[in-house]
Amino acid sequence: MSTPKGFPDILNLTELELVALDSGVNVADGHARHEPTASQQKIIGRLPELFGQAAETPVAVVDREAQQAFLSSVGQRTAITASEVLSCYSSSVAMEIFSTALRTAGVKRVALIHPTFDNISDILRRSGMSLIPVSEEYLLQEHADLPDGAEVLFITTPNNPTGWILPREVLARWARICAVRGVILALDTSFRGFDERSQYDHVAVLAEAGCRYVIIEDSGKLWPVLDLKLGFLVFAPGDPLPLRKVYTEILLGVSPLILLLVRNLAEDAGEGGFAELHRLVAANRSLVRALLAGAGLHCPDPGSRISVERIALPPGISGTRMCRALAAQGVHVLPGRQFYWADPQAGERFVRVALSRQADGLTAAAEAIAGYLGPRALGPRALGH
Ligand code: EGV
Repeated sequence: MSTPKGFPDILNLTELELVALDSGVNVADGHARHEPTASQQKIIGRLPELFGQAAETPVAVVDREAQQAFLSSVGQRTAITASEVLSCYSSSVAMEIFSTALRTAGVKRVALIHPTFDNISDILRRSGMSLIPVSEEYLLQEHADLPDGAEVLFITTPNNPTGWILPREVLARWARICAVRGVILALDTSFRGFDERSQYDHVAVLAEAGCRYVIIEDSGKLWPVLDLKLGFLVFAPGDPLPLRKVYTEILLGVSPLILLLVRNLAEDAGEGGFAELHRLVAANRSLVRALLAGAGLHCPDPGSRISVERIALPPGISGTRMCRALAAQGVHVLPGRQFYWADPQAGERFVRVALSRQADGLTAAAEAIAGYLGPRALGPRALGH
């Protein structure tokens, strides 16, 4: 796709997130950058001890226990007993392995949720896939069918940036369709730790329908531990995709220290850590919404509980231009455009703010957005009409 007129140098979202690192107010990336809780701080304080424990224990045991702890903390019981699980350094590494396995198997057409974080479409396209957009609304339609020729249906749930969730009965419906057609149902569930409504037992539903599935799990958005994190590739034993083969071309395994850290954080999450995380995100969401509502702006995803928030801009305002202007003032938010991988123009009406932050950064970001929009953001009443 060529760069559209008026927007030279459209960077991908991660390039924009990189610019935001360590500069001014960073509410760009979705990584966890809030203060650790007291019990997380305790786990961090035990890192030298965990190092020793990791060195002494057989790695297969540490790996399995981390997978079990993580999967059970997000409700994925059947995955523990019925799926094969491969631990990766991040969900994007898992995604890259999945995409390469698809290419190796000769898969060419992927139906992909739209909008969603741009590295998913970028990774699939780099593997030579042609992509067919499917909207969240379409996925929920009772009589919706798979797009012609689709060999994979890929859904991010909860979706990034909208927080939209694939309900259990809708997953069951798509799983039955995929089973009949021999289509692989792929899920990216990186944000599910934030929302209990997405923590029903997905593999139980998929196995019941008998479809092929690949799930990408992620600890990376949840805990503020300097990007020490894991992604997990979850799939049915015996699936013909060469996932294990591609995995071993890239990794022997992940660090047992990170495995132990994730296990401890997952256990803490189950013992109240998630409740605390949900309270933090909810409080930050309320703060941002209140500040923006005061400026006449609204958030189009009222039901979202994930750690990012989409903001709708008034007519005539370009998110790309606004993000550039704010970045020049040292305030970094993400434009909506790149999330709309099949229809970039449709994303111009939005920006995204990360909520896994301290309140002062969020306040500064919301004020900068309101300031940029000026009296326009205040609506007709403020203009005296
Ligand atoms: C988000 C960063 C990668 C990604 C951020 C993200 N980009 N991995 N290329 O982790 O929502 O900000 O998913």
